[in-house]
Amino acid sequence: MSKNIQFIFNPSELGAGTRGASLGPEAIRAAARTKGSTLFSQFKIQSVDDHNDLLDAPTTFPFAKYIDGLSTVFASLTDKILDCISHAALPILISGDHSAAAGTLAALKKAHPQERIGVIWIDAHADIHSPYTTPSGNIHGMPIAAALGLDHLHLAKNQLDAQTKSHWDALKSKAFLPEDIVYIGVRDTEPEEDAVIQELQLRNFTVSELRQKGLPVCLKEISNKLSACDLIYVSFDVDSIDPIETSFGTGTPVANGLSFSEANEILTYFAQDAKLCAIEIVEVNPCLDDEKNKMAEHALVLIENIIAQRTV
Ligand SMILES: [Mn+2]
Repeated sequence: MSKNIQFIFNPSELGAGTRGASLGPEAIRAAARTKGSTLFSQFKIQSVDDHNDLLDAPTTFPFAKYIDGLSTVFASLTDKILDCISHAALPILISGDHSAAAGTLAALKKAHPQERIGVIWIDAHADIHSPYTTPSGNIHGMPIAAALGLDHLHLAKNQLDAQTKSHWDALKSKAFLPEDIVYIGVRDTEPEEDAVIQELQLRNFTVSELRQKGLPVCLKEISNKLSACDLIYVSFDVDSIDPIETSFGTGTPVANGLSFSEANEILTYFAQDAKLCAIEIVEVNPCLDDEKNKMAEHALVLIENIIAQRTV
């Protein structure tokens, strides 16, 4: 019997600082074709309308670059997620840059207004800046602040104009509570992010903690921490893995990451969780891959193994 899964391809790369993440979903599909895998013929694929044409001209929003396109992308993304959920299917999102997750979380909350959503964020970065604190203006560093509905005004370094503020406010949701997120593998943060993480007491399982305590113990601890949540969303940034193990085919690679096998163990563990409501894989950038299509090939294996663990 076929499993009730749908793919959602979201090729937006409006939030990235380097170009090419929009090609990530198709690079993974190309990796499947090269390998002779029929994975992408087995499940419905929905494609989100991107607005990457905006990238052909300079942005007028230095502290939230190309934010004017994201509400369009998120509206399309919301439609696809709601369609998927109306068929009781598990959405597997393959997205360009990580800003997509702000839209995914807002859509999941819209679909499940009464449920408490837990978030597992596997990433080299904390992605919790706001336009007020960002040093780069790239929105892929801001999805968690958007989905928590936070500005971090007490840490503000940037003065926002009225238009930026209005676009940012429109992206904000209160999709989940700060106590319901767990980071895995975060190792490259800025001082404002450290301050927010400390204030909100966000839990990060570092690579060394995972190795010291052992993955099974940590995974159980994460499940326990999120036991009050009704649903679990897993957001997987491929830069969580050590680039030596995959390749440098991602926008912001950081050394000393998870091994590929650790990433695989984490993802296949949560793939079996009955509370899993969506899983998202982001930031594969074939334009930056110095080893042909290696990052996409690795992402494909992770997706295959996630699906292999699903029984429904
Ligand atoms: Mn990220």
